Amino acid sequence: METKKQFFLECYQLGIIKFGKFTLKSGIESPFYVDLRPLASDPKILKHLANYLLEMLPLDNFDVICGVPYAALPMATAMSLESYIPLIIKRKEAKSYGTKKLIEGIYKKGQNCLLVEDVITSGKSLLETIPEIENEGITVSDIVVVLDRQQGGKEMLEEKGYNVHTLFNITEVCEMLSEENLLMDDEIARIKDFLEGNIVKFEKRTRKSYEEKNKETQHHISQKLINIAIAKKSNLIASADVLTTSELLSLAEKVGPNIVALKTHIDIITDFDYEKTIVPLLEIAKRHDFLLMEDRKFADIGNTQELQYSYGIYRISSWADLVTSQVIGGYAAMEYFLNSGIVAILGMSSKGTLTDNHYRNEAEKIAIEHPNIIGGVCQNEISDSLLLFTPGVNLATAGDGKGQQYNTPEHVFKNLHSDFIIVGRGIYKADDAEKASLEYKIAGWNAYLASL
Ligand code: S5P
Repeated sequence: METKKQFFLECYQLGIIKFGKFTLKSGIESPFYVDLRPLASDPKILKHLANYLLEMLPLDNFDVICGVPYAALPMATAMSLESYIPLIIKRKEAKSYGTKKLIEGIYKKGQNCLLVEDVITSGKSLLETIPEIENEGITVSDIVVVLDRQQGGKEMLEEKGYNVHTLFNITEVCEMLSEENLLMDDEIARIKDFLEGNIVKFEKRTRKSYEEKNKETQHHISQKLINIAIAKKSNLIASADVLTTSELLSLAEKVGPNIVALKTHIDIITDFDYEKTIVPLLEIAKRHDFLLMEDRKFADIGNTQELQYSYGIYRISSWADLVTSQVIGGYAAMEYFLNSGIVAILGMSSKGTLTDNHYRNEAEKIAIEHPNIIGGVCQNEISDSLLLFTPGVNLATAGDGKGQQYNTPEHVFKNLHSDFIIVGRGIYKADDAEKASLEYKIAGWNAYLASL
């Protein structure tokens, strides 16, 4: 059974709430914008929503259900189908001909109506709708609302004697999104300010372009990577989490023209052979102009890491332009990756990760100070003196059922100011990896341009 939070996160993936600066109907500038209409386009979600709403209500009290037009109409319909409580339809405006009725459907005077609304703000539109129903001799005792923006509407209607049931409110929404690293602390503070009735200051957070980052970085690998990004109009790193040399080389060949780097987990290649795996891979990388990033996630003392980096069958230092490393061993442990740019693991994308705020901050300090570290892997915004690599990007799905949590390119470039997206299954599991890599390349580049 999914929890209410899981359900909300599924709804969130449909784009029902956006954060930024929005001018509302009233002229007020709001730090968030809610539009629940997309929920009606996902039948499974709409059905679940109807049941969540029905669960909160004393159903025996209602003879009819009515939705406030338009957004709540499909919700009210779904609730009627799930509960067998008959639906009546309220028009926005009375017909100018025929019956001139405002309420359509079958009802009798004296019946009690459950009113359904998608979002409640000040409660003004509900206050206009209720008399139009009551004028037909129907009573309205209860109102059920999907999302309460917490701007006084619920309390005002309760004072007037209506029972108002809400499924989510904006404070809960902020908490759920913050727990999932989908909302930053400064945005939450701004929303809190807004709800307290204060004028909200929208300071412009700007991001650095590739050109700006290129000028500031000292590391030759960062420069190389950024130059490829600019030349190819791509910020895509394909993650080649495949198990054989032939799959690895075939994927590299297909996605090569569209990527800035190919990320490997070289220790999962079952038939690894330096001559047959690495030598041809280097040739493909050179021909298609991309870098090799070994996602080894080193996590030991400096001496051991130095050995793991250069020896054993993989000899990573001889071919990887970039390597990922945990910074759990501290600053000094980062000294020994001399041939590659280090990408530090600052925050992970998996559910329940231990990389909390404190850890991320301490890890980021090391990353900023260390000359060998060119950037970080993180699901949050990091210092713009580093390159930000964001895995957990997928255009089609929100998770993998194994704890991976996905974001869209728009979110990672606009909100996190990412520089590079890392995409694994979205590409190598696609029927046509070449086509998928082109789609991610275009989506990533457009999202980058839009974030400037
Ligand atoms: O926090 C992280 C860090 C990394 S490097 N979350 C991740 O998913 N990764 C890696 O990115 C992971 O090891 C995998 O290789 C890739 C994501 O693959 P996907 O199939 O979920 O897109």
